[in-house]
Amino acid sequence: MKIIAADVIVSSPDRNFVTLKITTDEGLTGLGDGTLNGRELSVASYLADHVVPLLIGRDPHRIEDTWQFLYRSAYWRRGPVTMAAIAAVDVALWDIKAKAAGMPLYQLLGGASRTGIMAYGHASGRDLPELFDSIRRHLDLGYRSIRVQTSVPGINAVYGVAAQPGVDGKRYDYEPAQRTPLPAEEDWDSRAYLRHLPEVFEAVRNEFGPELPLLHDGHHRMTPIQAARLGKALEPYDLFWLEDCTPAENQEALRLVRQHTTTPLAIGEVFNTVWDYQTLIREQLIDYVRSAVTHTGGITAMRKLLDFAAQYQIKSGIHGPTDISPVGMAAALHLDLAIHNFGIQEYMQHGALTNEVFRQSFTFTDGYLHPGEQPGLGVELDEQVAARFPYVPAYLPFNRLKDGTVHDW
Ligand code: EZ4
Ligand code: CO
Repeated sequence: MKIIAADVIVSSPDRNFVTLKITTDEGLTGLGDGTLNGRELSVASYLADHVVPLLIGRDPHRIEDTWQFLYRSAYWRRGPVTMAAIAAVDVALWDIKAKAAGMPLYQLLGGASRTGIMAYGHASGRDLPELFDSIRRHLDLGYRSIRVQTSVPGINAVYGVAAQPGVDGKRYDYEPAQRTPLPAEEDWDSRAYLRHLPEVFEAVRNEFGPELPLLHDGHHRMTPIQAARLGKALEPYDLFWLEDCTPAENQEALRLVRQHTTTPLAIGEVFNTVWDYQTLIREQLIDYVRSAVTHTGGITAMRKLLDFAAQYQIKSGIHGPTDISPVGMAAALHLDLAIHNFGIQEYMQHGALTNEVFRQSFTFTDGYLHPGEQPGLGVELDEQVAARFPYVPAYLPFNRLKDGTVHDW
């Protein structure tokens, strides 16, 4: 079998997505997700200008060889744009291989290790009544694990708080990228946040009881000693995890956090290779790996990363916000079902237009996801519908402190 075409399709139904479609001489096609929030066109160019010409004529079955070739022949290694592009190729090739085998992808990864994939949803509120309402709504949707994000007195706009209900009256989960030509400015105050958050978790525990798994995302805003303090303060509320407590490109910082708290830690949604985790995993400084299949080199690289983590009883918590397209979500679900050290899967749910562009066979039943039994990934792209929604500039916000200093967002 030979690759005869590779097309990069950029579309913006509810948000921007970069999709790679690889076509073979036998008529099989495979899809990969190369979406990188706020930098979509860079990945599209990397693929179209520099990767597609390398793919034409290659044997699509040689996935490992293609991965190594794309990684090493570029000379310039790693980085979010490169690794998102490699991931798109890798996932599209796995889709083709599984279709050629007539099996859902998880079968090629060793078969199912569980019957369903526990997912968590994003609840949020500007105050406690709104937050409780959001948690109840997520429980009604079937979620059995809930991420809790809240506004903070004195801060105008905080990451993770759904602004308002959608036009259809339903609450749409928080989508951080805004369709504006420039990134929006938000504000931040770590001391106000550290004072407020434990009270919110106390109230949520009092309202919803001890059993419900609760998660929280610190979104890279704290120093190590602040993160240590927060982890300690949240211990009575038994979090499933505290995510991205510090900007973890400084892996050593987690030693300090770890010395002070038993709150489980999850890190890695902005990482793109196993090298970003070397110290974190080897020294058991985290409990969950947050990488996205789409940002960390695809199924091939994620499998190796998660096998490395498994040696240290570290589990998966694969990134699944709306900026992972249904193609990227499906790839994550096949991996989740197959690996032994599965932890939990983030699942924000896409909007109606996205679901029109990407026809999906994965299911969400009673809080559990399943990738379905279609050969391959189980996702089809409707290119005609996609063409109705051209790229729209959209950016993640950024933070400034009260004195005007730029802060991590
Ligand atoms: O802010 O995916 O845990 N989930 C997150 C996400 C990220 C966005 C950035 O593109 O932190 O909501
Ligand atoms: Co996060």
